[in-house]
Amino acid sequence: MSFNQPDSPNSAGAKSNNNSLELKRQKSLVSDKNTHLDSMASDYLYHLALSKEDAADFRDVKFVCIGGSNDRMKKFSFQLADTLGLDKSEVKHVGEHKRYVIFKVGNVLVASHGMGGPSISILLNEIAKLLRYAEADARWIRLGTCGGVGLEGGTVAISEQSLNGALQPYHETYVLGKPVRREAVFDMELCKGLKETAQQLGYPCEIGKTMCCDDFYEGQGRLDGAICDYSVEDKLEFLNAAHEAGVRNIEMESLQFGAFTKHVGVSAVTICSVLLNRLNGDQIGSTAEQLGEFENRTVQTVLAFVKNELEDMLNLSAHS
Ligand code: R2B
Ligand code: URA
Repeated sequence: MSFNQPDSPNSAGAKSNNNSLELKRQKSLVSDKNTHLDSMASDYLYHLALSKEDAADFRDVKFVCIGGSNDRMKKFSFQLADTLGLDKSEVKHVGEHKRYVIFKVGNVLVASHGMGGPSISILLNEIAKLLRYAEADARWIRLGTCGGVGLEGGTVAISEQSLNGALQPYHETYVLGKPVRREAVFDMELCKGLKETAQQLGYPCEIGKTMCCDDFYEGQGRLDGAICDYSVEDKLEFLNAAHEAGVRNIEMESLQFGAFTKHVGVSAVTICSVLLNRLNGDQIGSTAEQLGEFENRTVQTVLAFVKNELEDMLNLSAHS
């Protein structure tokens, strides 16, 4: 497969690349959860417009970084190239950008996943198959935004586990008409590593549970949706119960992400920028500049963490 080069939203200087990474930690490979795949002569990853034959190009992927918005993840790709000392021509446009955008930046696969569980689930399936065919050993990071539960805007919130909108510790979906429940627990080493990085950068950061909802308004107990059948007191009673259960933030994809990555056996983490403290209100009223700064904290944390980890891997391989 040939990669196309996208337009750069901002410029990065000319730098060099090094792809010879050898890993000295527990591997994070996509395990075999579907034996039918072995008997398929070909496999077209419809939403990415990639096929099994493209997988060889992804064997060196060490991190998968995904986030909701197309623009944010495109910008992240160029920021990543800059951080890793790569020329912007090293930001490779992968597949067709119809539903999602995907870039390969050195040893990192970057993609957008849209909003909500169904959207991220399709992307996760197709990236997992791609990396399984590639036998790539990669850790997966979701970057996002969230509401805080007792955390103020600007805090970096890292999920150790995701609960559903009823505060139950599993994702439930229907398979052949029957409910299937899967736990969504994240890799504590990744949680701790990212927290340390955020704190080194001077950002307030907390590790906690995340409530993942299928909806931004009623599901998250907002009073400002088009529909609301509950009182302020009901809302606060629920959010306080969530806090009591260890929930520190609310978003919309970590449950599917955590359940999927745990089931296929890869290390993963969700890290989000808190946009507001939901115990104090519902409207996201900060200025665009403030929100940009809040979102940037998660981005800078992931950039610094990925850079350090890739450098460590290179050092290890140089000394082995
Ligand atoms: C956080 O922000 C989005 C909703 O505004 C959703 O994708 C999420 O998880
Ligand atoms: N994303 C959410 O899902 N909820 C919020 O309150 C903020 C961002």
